[in-house]
Amino acid sequence: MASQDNVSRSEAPNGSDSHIAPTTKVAFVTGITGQDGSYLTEFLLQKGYEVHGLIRRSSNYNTQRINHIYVDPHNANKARMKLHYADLSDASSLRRWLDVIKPHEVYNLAAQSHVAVSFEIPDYTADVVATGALRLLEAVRSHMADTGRTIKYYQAGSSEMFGSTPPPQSETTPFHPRSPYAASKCAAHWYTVNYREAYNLYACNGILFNHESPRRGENFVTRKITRALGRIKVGLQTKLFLGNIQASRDWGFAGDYVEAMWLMLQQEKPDDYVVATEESHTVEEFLEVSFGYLGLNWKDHVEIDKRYFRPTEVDNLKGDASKAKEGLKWKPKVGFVQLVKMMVDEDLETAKREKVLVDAGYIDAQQQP
Ligand code: NDP
Ligand code: GDR
Repeated sequence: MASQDNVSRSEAPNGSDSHIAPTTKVAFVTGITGQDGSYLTEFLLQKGYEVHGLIRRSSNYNTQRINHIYVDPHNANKARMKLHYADLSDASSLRRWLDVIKPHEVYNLAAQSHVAVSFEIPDYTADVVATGALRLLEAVRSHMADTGRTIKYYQAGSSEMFGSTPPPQSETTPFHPRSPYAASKCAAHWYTVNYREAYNLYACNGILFNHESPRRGENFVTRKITRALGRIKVGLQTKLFLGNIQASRDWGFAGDYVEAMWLMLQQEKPDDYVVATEESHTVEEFLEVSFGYLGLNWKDHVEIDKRYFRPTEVDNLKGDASKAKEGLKWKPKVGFVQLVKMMVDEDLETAKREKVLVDAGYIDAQQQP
């Protein structure tokens, strides 16, 4: 386990670490404990990077998605991923870690990333998603000005910025955000463009359409479905409550999308790119494919609950990723059906393990370990 005891602010992770080869590239990743942070870190480690991730303090361990790649920092020769406490709401922590780590690339993935929750906590969402990005950009700018160093910056933009503008959506499609989250991502997008233009910063916006995986947070619709489906299949639950199942999304695989983030920072010039599969499916289609895969009929299990409807909805997202395909030579490898099956397979295994614990009396069926 990536023990928080081992996340020490007193250690100097870069300059003082003699094991880092002078040519090793150093990446600084916010949101490393999230879905994308975990895939990006695996990807960068494979490329030979040293990866420094910012984690925020929580009362429970929040490193489940990166435990499998964590090496105790006392094992200095092998530990190429290092974790540091910071928060996008704390500007001083961002600047301090930039000065210590001296990264070549910064990936800003941290966010309060749930659209529906952003209606409940709009002020906090704006503080982290919009102002948080500005704090990090300013920390990068001032670090570069003070040290003469160069840093490349990636901003995690979102197809939610297009909101109610009809598909297909490309880099030139106007934004019409439909939630506090989406409006905050628009602000972060324009802060990034402004820092590029004002300070000549190598800064890119990746406008990524929905991307999923077995590591997706359990309250996003795809994972909510596959998690419930596994439990229904093994008899741990019978019903699944959902909101608007007519919404349509361009769903790709997170593992494919982190490569596009990295590619954006390897170009001659910084730019903004849409990353998408160019295919769109409704939530209902996701239900059809996933339940059908396990020989079940979703209509026997799904109930619509108004609680999950949003004050304003984004009806239809479908990206036009031509620029990324041509400019970055990027294309998605995992298609819709393969993605659904991958998630169902993993969550069926998880449910089977839960069932063993339930049958042995260690947990009750309502409780998820
Ligand atoms: P997740 O919700 O899985 O991860 C979010 C990460 O941000 C977590 O590591 C979380 O930490 C961290 N975080 C949240 N608040 C703060 C804060 N105040 N300070 C520091 N860290 C914080 O998101 P994804 O991995 O799915 O997405 C990554 C980024 O890409 C996000 O910015 C998201 O908005 C954006 N995006 C995602 C898309 C998708 O389909 N997945 C599509 C387009 C954009 P903790 O683990 O402690 O909660
Ligand atoms: P989204 O993802 O809002 O597109 O944001 P989410 O999976 O939450 O919703 C997708 C669509 O499904 C509908 N829906 C439900 N959604 C949830 N979460 N729970 C339900 O029960 C439910 N029922 C129906 C939603 O209304 C919506 O239309 C994700 C996040 O990762 C963002 O951070 C990212 O920027 C965008 O994708 C691109």
